[in-house]
Amino acid sequence: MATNKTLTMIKPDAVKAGSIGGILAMINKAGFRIVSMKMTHLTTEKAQEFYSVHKERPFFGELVEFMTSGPIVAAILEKDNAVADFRTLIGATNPADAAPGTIRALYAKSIGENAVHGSDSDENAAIEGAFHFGGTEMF
Ligand code: FUP
Repeated sequence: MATNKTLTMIKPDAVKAGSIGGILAMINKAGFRIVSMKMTHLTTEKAQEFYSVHKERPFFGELVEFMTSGPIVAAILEKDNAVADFRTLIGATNPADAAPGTIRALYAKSIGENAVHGSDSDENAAIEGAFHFGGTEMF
């Protein structure tokens, strides 16, 4: 059964650009409720763990370097059909392919520095939510 939660990260490029507020406004306007949220700075070990599925990919080193280059905002979002609807809201991984009006079309610079993360399945949403938040941090 589909769950109604997903995990997002506002990535270091968007935090540095001052886009936290603009991105959160789009998330709220699209009907997502923020269940948990924090600003944090990933260590190399934590970034490697979060993206371990990509560890054999040629971009892995750059991805970890980028994700540890500054603070991020992590949040659990709730809405019916959260995973799929949030991926529609953020747009394609490469902002050049992202649909107009999506978060990545508006805020992302490149395929590597692409402003936001969104879980790609209900299973990963649960894993990624637990990666960032403990039991008393979900509301
Ligand atoms: P997405 O699910 O849209 O975040 O995309 P992926 O899981 O395929 O990729 C995770 C992250 O790896 C992207 F957000 C950015 C980085 N990446 C690259 O840097 N180059 C690539 O060719 C693909 C992904």
